[in-house]
Amino acid sequence: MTLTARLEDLDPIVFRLVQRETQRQEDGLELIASENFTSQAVMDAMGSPLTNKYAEGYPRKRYYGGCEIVDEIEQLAIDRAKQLFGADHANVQPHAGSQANLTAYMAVLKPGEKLMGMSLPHGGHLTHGHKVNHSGQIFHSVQYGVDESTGLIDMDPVRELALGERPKLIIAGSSAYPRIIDFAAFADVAREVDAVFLVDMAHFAGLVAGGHYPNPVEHAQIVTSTTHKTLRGPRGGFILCRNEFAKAVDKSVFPGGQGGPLEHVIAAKAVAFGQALQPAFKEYGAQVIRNAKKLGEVLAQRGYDLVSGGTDTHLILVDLRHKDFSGKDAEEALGRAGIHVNKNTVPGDPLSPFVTSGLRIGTPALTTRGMCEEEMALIGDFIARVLASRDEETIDAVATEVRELAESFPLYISAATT
Ligand code: DSN
Repeated sequence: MTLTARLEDLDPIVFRLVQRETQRQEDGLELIASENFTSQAVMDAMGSPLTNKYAEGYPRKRYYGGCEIVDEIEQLAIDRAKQLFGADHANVQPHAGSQANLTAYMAVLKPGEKLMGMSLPHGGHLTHGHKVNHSGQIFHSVQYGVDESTGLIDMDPVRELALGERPKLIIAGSSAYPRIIDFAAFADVAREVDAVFLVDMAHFAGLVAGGHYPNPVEHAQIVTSTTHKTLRGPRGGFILCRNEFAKAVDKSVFPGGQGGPLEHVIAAKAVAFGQALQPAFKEYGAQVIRNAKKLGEVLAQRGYDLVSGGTDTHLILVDLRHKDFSGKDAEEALGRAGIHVNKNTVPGDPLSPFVTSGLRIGTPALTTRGMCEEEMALIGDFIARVLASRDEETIDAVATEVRELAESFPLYISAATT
């Protein structure tokens, strides 16, 4: 085996697939709310020989030799995460958001103890106690939702549920909630029932970093996150917590839940945290929100209902219950035009999660690409035209316009050659 052969020469099949996916990202309009385009610098760190190193343990307390340099890297990621969010303690080892959540829960709960999270069909997340997920199987899970008439979290029923169920852990956070969550109110409820309060900020971490969303670190004892959504880093997770939980969280991540940390990804996390500390990232977050608001306004003008009537964040949730097509139909038709969104349940959805009556649309990725309100107006029009007919002719016509728009906002390939 030749160690230095490039992918192109060593494995042209995989190389070609990577190229095709890169081209797909380049040619389309990426509006999946949880996706983003990370920087070449982040990818350089991820694709480095750091992937070769075993480093079970933590900086200066490892179970392997030769960790001096990865110690510096991991410490840098920890320090930058703490600085970015003003946290006492950071663990940057969770491989992804789901691992961050489960290990954080295990730090404060024993199997069978009770947690309370927002239900998935109401905009929560699978790992917040859904019955098909370990979080709903290992622990006794009770779930709150939104008020179906407003699409908003009403804190009165949340408090009543907490008082009746006395969970040991209360989770706030969402994957399809377009509004700002009142962390202070959740913290009050948690205090009242003597529960630990945890916020999963995976979706909006980049908005928190930019100062456009309340910082959950000020209210929650533990905060979990991913690094690849609005935060625009590598695919991964991390946990922030108050000093009193630091030991328990670290023990739960390793050796409790994971083995060797992915130091190449941790280096990429350090790069991403460093980028998010720059003033430009604040402007990026502001534009993400302006773009989501604009897209929501255009779709509302074209007759689409938005859950909660709009957005304060990076995403909108379109309610298709009054239309004659499902979220699945809409996702497929838009996908054929090169517009990538995902079907999503809406609160009170009569359809299954495989079909759904909603569409979740987010602006982090296209904002990274440099698009602003003007482009959102065009994209809102593309979406409305495709959904109005869903016929081949319209889809082909919109696909051509999508491609032209995408071409004028170069991504990796075209950016490298222009
Ligand atoms: N799958 C992510 C999302 O799309 O929101 C959450 O894990």
